[in-house]
Amino acid sequence: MTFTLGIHESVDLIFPPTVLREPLDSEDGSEVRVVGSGTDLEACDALVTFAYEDAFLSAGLSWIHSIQAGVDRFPFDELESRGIRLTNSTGIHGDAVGETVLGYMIQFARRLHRYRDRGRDGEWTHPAWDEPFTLAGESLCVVGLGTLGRGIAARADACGMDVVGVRRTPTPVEHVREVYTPAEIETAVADARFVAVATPLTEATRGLIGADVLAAMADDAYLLNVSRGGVVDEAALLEELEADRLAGAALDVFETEPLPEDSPFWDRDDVIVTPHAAAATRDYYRRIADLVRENRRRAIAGESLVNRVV
Ligand code: NDP
Ligand code: 7N6
Repeated sequence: MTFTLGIHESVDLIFPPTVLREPLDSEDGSEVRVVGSGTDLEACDALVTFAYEDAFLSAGLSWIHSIQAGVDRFPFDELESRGIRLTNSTGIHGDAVGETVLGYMIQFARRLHRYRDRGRDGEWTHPAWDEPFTLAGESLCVVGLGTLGRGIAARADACGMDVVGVRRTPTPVEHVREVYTPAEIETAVADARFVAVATPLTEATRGLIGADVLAAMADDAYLLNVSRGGVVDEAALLEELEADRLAGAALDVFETEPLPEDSPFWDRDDVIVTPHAAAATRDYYRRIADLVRENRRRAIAGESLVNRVV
């Protein structure tokens, strides 16, 4: 029996769907085809996708693979009731997101973002003498210590930073001096110069970084969000920034994406906005292909899938 794997056209937001063909080519008779949301979905046994659409529920699919780690857009209960398995792409983003977050910290510490802004106007000006600092000796709290959090922690540790973190299971994590529970988050962030947010968006984490946690952070601290917009209370963050009760923020993810043109985050000198690009790398599709190839083999062999969410 032929196993038909659909590559949904929505993956085009991250890489051209056709680049998956060659790494997913197989001699076992399985077929790979690029599909849209029309009837050709029904010819597929499984689907690799960026978007979620209700049409996926009634297409007779046995398995959907999300090319993102975050699967907050998928309806878990409905998938489960229809017997459709869902797998995600956690495990592949530690290097790219780790480097992006390190980049945010270096920009803020070394003021590179300000030189770039001023350079556009041909301004040769220096920051106040006491503005620049080095990461060495500074502190970082990483909220969420999975693939992303560990990638961030390893790089911060290599730069001589003191790293603490928060996760549900407060067991030790390499490169992290102390691990706190979610209930202790205000203590965890209190002494940190940087707080990096790297949890999934779930019922437990929606609004996790709200007014209380932001108020517990030092006035000279920076918030770095690479998780999902809904994990941070954006209105509360803006209030803290406007009142100078935070030094700045680097934001890759937002409640509404693309970030609306009239968002106040665009115009602030103390905010770095990146367009949900913290994980972007030209090798992204190769990592996805590795995950999908292994799970296709397992699906055909009737074995359990890796990275299974539903
Ligand atoms: P992982 O599953 O590897 O790690 C998630 C971490 O979050 C774990 O350490 C987990 O704790 C922790 N966590 C879960 N719930 C809570 C909570 N209530 N309080 C504190 N910590 C919590 O996921 P990834 O690291 O791969 O990805 C995390 C999220 O980041 C994704 O779901 C996605 O939304 C986002 N993401 C964004 C990207 C971007 O481009 N900006 C790229 C990739 C991911 P424990 O260890 O105890 O289980
Ligand atoms: C694609 C972004 C995720 O959840 O949002 C990210 O994995 C991926 C480059």
